[in-house]
Amino acid sequence: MTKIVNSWNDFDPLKRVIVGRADFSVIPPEEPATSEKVPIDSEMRGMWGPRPTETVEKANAQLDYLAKVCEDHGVIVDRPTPLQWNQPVITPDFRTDSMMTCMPPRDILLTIGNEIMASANSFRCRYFEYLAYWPLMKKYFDEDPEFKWTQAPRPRLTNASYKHNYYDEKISLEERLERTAAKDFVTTEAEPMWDAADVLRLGKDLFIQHGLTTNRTAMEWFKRYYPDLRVHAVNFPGDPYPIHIDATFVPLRPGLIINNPHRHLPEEQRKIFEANDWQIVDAAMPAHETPPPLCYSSVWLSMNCLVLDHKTVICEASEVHQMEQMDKLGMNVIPVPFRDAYPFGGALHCATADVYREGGCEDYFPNQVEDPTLV
Ligand code: DAV
Repeated sequence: MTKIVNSWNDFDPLKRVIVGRADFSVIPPEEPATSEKVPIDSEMRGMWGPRPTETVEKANAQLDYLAKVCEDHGVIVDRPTPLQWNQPVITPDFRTDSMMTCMPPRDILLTIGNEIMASANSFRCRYFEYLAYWPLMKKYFDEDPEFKWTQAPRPRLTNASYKHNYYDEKISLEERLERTAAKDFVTTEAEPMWDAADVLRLGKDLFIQHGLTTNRTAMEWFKRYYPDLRVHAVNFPGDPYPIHIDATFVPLRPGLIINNPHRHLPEEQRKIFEANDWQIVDAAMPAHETPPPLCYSSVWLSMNCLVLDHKTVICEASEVHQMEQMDKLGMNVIPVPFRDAYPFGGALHCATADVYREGGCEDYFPNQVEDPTLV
């Protein structure tokens, strides 16, 4: 019996992975969820359409090189089948004029044990992104008799799913930070909405970031769907645009997490880590002052690394401070140039989705403290 799908965390030895592709990528038009996400001063505001071909080619070259590096380390690499992302998305509830990309599979696919679930993204432009992964899911389904192929409840994404006038051109950065610290986000609780990259898997415990892309209703849904796992809501004041946990709170091996120093995990939420002897270390500063042009993400993609096993990590090749810190923390670093791929959906962790890591569902947090955030 072939076992193809198995992964419970981000650090056990990686044996099989999906690496995204940048073909046909589009900057999507504004919509209720994304207009909240594009920083006011970003050159991307009001801009949409296919990304320039030469940037797609450069991104693909870096994605292909990442795939090769993984293969050189004994990892089987699968690739998605890109769609023509410039097509509109039309459902009975909404219409938006284009899709986006399949560069970051981490946003769409959540692997928990022998199950891969396609997420319930809050962006309308991402409604059909999962289709790029369906040929792979069918292949795993045919070859691995234990593989569970799942789709989370599809959100309707009507106007009721978003707060209106949430975004106000005049709002200052301080006001935005106050809002996010108060967990006041653009998404409502009308239905479960979540991006897979907001879910940090640590064996029996799931730490899920409440932010612009994932709501509390999603956490309640997770709790009922995975009754054997423990679901913790986490949030990180200090991030004006909290989307995805993987440039904020990144585990390197059992017992060790790096945390974005501008986005600390609040004191009461740290307790469960302290009670189980986990160390939370401030991540090194990024090597760059700005992200590359037309990039959705912040400079903190510096910490968005891909861990190959408890001692080996792939980092972006120009992130000298992050690489130095990894070295000090006892990790062997494999540098991979990736900045040309950033604008398409993020860094090394974003661009990959786990298929197989060797290891089982460990209980890393046997001491469950009185946890105010336990959903
Ligand atoms: O810091 O912009 C990027 C995360 C992408 N998955 C940030 C978060």
